[in-house]
Amino acid sequence: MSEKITSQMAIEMEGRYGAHNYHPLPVVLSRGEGVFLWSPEGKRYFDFLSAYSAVNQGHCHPRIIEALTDQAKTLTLTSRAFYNDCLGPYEKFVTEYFGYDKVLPMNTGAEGDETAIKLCRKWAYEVKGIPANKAKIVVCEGNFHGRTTTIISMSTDPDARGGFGPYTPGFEIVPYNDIPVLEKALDDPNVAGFLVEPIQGEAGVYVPEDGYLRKAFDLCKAKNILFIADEVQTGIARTGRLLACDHEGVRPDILILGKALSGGVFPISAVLADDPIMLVIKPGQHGSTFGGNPIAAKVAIAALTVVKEEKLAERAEKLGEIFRQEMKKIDSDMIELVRGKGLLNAIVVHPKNGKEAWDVCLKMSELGLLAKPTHQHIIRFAPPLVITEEQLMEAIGIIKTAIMSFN
Ligand code: IF1
Repeated sequence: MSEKITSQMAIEMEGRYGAHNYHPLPVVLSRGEGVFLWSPEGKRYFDFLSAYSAVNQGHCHPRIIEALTDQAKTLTLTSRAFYNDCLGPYEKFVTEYFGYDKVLPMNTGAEGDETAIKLCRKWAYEVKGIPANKAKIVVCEGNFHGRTTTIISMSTDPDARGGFGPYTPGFEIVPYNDIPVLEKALDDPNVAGFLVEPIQGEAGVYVPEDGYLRKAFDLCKAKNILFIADEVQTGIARTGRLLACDHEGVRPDILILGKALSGGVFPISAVLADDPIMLVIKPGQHGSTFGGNPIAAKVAIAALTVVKEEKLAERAEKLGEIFRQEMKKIDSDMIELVRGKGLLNAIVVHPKNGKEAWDVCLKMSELGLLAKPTHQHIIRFAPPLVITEEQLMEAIGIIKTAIMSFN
């Protein structure tokens, strides 16, 4: 029988043997089910981070776990050197589910963004006719698209970018939610694509003004520029629609998915596009060992089926409204602002008596709810979309108690 790992032991072992590339809250988790997580000592928490929107379907969803375990006992990985009997059916399922000709299966969100960048550049040279190595992709200040060296080359976050040069060229940065500046940037004939998060998650759930995505999309169409939506965090029902772009009826030329594509049980990402774009990549020009593996194929089908059958987008829409209304009722000058869409929300915390967002998160964890600050003064709230209204109200009570404890 292996030794039971206590919270203290887990923290010490991570500190001693693990890279220090994170600063977690002092909370250790050992079991998850639905909206709840438990520590090794049995303390129960509401999960209001959902692993940054990867666990939209709730922890250890039975349908998804069954797909995972059944396939894991049958065939786990073939590589793409050969065909298998899971990938084709998944590719048919996911392209029909989102309405695209083709999918390129990868593993992490960053790989999805890297794939989209390569697709866009190759399309620029072979279809749009931009001179070799001159393609530019416009991105937004405050973006977060992953941690690879090319992706952080377009980051404006000193922590994400600093110290990792030299940087990949070919990116132009414009302010988010600013159509006039974007329009000017898109006038450059060497611009091949506009890569954007429909809502900037890491920037603090920055929701652009209504119509921003539609106007940006129309500008791209008018100038033969690819509109590339990074829906890794905002997709899969999180914001109250299947995709955040659906709020404005925008159909991206390249759609990037990840995280909840697997319900949080496996690294799965996907890039979807129509043939004129997708087919610029020929055999041997892109891929990955695990991309589109049999387990990922079966898990993604189950995860997406759950989203539809349990009407998770509708739930996110309805419960998100309730959440924002309740947050706005909290009588505390620590809450500067409440913003979000669906069940992707955040509050901006005004420091009080030397206490700030981190202290609120510590207090919430003591009271049984987990959330984490982003950019010092913003707390993101993103519970699994399977949360019931009753559970949501109980969780809101915890948030209120924590905030009022600093009054
Ligand atoms: C970390 C942030 C969130 C993403 C979007 C691509 C990716 C992400 C819109 C890359 C990943 C994760 C990464 C994780 C924390 C978390 C995060 F704080 F980093 F920025 F959610 F906001 N596009 N976001 O949000 O996907 O390669 O991670 O699968 O790196 O700390 P990935």
